[in-house]
Amino acid sequence: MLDKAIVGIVMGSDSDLPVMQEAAKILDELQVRYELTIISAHRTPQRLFDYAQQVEHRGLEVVIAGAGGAAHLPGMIAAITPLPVIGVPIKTSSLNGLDSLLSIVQMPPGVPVASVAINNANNAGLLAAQIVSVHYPSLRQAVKQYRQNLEDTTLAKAQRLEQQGYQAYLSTYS
Ligand code: RP5
Repeated sequence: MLDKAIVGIVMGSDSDLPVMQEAAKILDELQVRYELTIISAHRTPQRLFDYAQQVEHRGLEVVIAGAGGAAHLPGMIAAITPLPVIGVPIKTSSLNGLDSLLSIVQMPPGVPVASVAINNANNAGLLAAQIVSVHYPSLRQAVKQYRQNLEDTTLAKAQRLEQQGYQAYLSTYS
């Protein structure tokens, strides 16, 4: 476990937390320290500016920002800090998160924001870990092991399906 937080996880509202917790969970699993808080671009704009101006100097290396609707939080943070920013488009009730996705992914040239799929905070955590693993060999190893576990799990499923046939497989599928 690295002894300091290197990933910042922020979200526009506590209503984003059920989704955004997945970023924290995967970072916990990979033993990457992070900070997690709420920053609303439109409700707490000064807090956004303060956070984005200071985040680099506080030693964080990448920011994950989740937001829904007119999701300007990731883009605004990216406009202020040179650190890489990964946006998580939160699914919304009116447009199913397409509004969030387009707000995050359609950044004009010059200020990039990486985007994961709608509600896929798990991938945001993984991508953040992969970015910082460039200079943490133990973390690079943990990412490789995570991939290996994915492969092993999928191969085990394939083997069981081939052995049991689809009906028996589905009878125990959960
Ligand atoms: C955005 O507005 C937040 O990121 C959230 O996804 C959405 C709704 O916020 P609440 O009204 O639930 O606080 O700023």
